[in-house]
Amino acid sequence: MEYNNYLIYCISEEEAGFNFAHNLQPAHYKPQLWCASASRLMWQLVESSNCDLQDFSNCDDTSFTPGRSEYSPELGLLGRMPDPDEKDKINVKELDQWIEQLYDRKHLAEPQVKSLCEKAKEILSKESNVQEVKCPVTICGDVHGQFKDVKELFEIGGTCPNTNYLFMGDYVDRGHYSVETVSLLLALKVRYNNRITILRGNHESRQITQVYGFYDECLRKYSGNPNVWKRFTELFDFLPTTALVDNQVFALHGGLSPAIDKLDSIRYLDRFQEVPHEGPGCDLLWSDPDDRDGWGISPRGVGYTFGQDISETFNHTNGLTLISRAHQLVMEGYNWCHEKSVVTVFSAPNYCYRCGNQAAIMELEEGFKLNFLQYDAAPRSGVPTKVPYRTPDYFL
Ligand SMILES: [Mn+2]
Repeated sequence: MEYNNYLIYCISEEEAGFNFAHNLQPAHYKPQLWCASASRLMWQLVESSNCDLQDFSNCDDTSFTPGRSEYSPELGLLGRMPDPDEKDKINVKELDQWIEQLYDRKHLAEPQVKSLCEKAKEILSKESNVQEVKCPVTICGDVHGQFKDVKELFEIGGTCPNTNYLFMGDYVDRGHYSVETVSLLLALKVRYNNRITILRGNHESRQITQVYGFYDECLRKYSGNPNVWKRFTELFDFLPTTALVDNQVFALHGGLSPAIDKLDSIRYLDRFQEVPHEGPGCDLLWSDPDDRDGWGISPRGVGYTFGQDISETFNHTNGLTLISRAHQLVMEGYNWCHEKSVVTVFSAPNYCYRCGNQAAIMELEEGFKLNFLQYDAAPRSGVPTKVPYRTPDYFL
């Protein structure tokens, strides 16, 4: 076994170092092994953000086994690097063709889904449970397979990679085009890794998709064969749980958990599994804010409700300005609560093709200027779309 295609991802108690190690850009990769004590490497990475990784190549400790996301208590998470041959196989031309095809709402063939999911897994396995994101970024809520509305979203918000996106989950179920929707988002992720972040929603799960439509849609579109559904749901285990925009805005699908008071507790969760039925990994995807203070029993039967006191304490403890979440239908597409410590963003207009709600996306510009872009359902009979209107909002 040759070691020269692996890179060490260090996990340290030091948050800054942890995040930096997870944000190494592919351009910095060099096909050789860096070994050092985790703390030394971490120190040097933190020391210089423009570090040349070759600086760390003069060490000789090869006493570990590389592999996908193996965890070594001494060295941290070992992420597998694509070897040069494998890298060449990521064919940009082919990906662009898939993206174009998907924009036309034509789903990929099964072997293409297989290859797309494998590439996406490789990328997502390296992302943190609290994935770092930078401004400017446009934050989106549930889209639920409403493909025409997703196209509308990109027309209003700008196409990826011209606009950076952060999607907060629930890509599948309910709408009629979950396959095309999730395929497009994954293809964009593989093509423009650093321009789009896709988090996991409570619908990105084996159990929920069997009840709310995605499983049936996969069977219908792939001649009764459940393999495509299996590939997608396996991939869902790799989606990051939460994101942190410029250390200020904490984004996730559902809400807070009584088991978590610090972001670090999220960083150490094992997310590479089906959404659990209870516990923090479940709550983050299922909980909702509530008018009543404290923790409450959720009417959904899963997760919790949390009050303004909980949100404010969480934001204060973690130095945050805002919790951005999705998961609930809000008639204007976005909704402030807890005296602006929490915002809900919902990006499926006329949800389930009958709720009559508007959708919104939230632009977060440098300097924490917020713009909400609201839009109605995409026309389904060739009627021109209304011009979106901007609602400027500010905080900080
Ligand atoms: Mn949801």
